[in-house]
Amino acid sequence: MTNYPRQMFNRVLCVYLYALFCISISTSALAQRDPNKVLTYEHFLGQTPNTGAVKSFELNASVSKLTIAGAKPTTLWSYNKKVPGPVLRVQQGDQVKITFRNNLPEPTTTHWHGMRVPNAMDGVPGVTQAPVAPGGTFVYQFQALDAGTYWFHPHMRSHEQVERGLYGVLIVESIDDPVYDQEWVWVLDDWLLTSQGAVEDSFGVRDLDTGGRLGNVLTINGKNKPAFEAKAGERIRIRIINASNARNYKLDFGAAVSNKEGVIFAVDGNLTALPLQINGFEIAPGNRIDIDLTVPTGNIKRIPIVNTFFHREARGNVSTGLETLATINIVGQTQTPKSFDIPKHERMPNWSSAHQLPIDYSYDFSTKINFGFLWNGGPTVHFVINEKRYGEHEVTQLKHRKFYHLRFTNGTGLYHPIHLHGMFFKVLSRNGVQVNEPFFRDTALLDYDGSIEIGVVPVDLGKWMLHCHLLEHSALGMMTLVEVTEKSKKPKNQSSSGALECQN
Ligand SMILES: [Cu+2]
Repeated sequence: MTNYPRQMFNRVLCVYLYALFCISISTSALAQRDPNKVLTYEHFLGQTPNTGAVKSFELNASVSKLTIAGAKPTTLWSYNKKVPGPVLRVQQGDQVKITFRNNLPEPTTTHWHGMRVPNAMDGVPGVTQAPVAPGGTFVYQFQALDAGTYWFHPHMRSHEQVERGLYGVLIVESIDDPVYDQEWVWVLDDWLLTSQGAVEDSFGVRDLDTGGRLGNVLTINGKNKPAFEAKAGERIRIRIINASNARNYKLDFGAAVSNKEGVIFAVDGNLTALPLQINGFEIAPGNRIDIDLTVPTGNIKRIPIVNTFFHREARGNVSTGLETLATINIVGQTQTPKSFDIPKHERMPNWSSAHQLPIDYSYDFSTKINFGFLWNGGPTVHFVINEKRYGEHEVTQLKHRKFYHLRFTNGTGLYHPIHLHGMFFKVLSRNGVQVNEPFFRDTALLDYDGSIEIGVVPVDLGKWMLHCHLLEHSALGMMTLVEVTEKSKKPKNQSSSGALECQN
């Protein structure tokens, strides 16, 4: 009996110390996993309003004669007989319903690039849906959760289907969007055309062993070197989408446009915390940027827009680097520029020390000789992630609402635009050097022989693709899957820390 109070004291002390330990562990774990203690996705994305509206669209993929780059009509594959396909516009919070019909001679699916959609709507054949057979239909339905510039394209044999013209734009407007004088949507693409203006037909073999299919004609909205008209002083929003299979862009608006008159304010649909300089910003396949341009006043009459991204030698008659993409002609009366703040992300996490956290998963992008095809003229290499092709990997398991530090390394002398479905991520370092990109993105260019580390907090459940968006590379295996599941609940009667259990 005399020992009873002491035993009680020991037990109470033990429980108290254990509770203290647990609190300190969870606090330090929180601080360690997320240096800025921003753990909820809603915190940095904001809540989606519910408009109650349903926006319905019909989308038909078909083969038809169309004109590209001013050449004679040629056979293209397209959505709604337009290249680029339609611009679908919805409001943030709308329910979007797209009735898709496949009139192509082969199966396809439609992927909503960058959109956070329910997993079953992501358009990945064999993962989220069965391929839509020729003559078949599929209804895509999702809520437009995040405002921004998105695009859609097939996720099946996309190195050929996208290249033949299958892509369109999805714009999610926000009630907070400022009213610009004009809004332009520019879809960038490069086409490998024959001298007759037809799409060069040798898909596969010749393009597949290389840095991808680079075209010999660059287009914006299907036109080579188009001209746009604007008044001096007009404030214009330019939504730019890189729909090329393999070509990267860096836009240069020239000396007439200072870093105040023209800035990037959104990347991959996501507002940036700070305006970014246009010149030098890499736009890899899949990337989007939104530009806020105030047309300069003064004596300038035209603004040439040049691509300064230099690609190494490509096959065919390809000019690389310093290619004029478009011209803005300044016409009419000068007007007083509209005055409103450049839109910005108000809740962007800093994650400034996150690159010091342990790496959760590493992905090495490399190539492997494909002995099986050496004798029949097929592709001679596989493009692999961690030595394995798509279908051979274990699915990376991620818990939702948890911070992950992922690393990508490149063992090839080629560029790889890394694209993650179903989530946005922040680049933490490039080539071992810490960077602080003030924005989220869904596609990042992995430099040849370089590395990238990213931070991501997945929130939407399901199996999502992680792949190279250089479409010839993904066709040759450079894809894998991550699966986001809810945090596991701790089984009952199981202590989380056996070492601290009370002994008496
Ligand atoms: Cu690649």
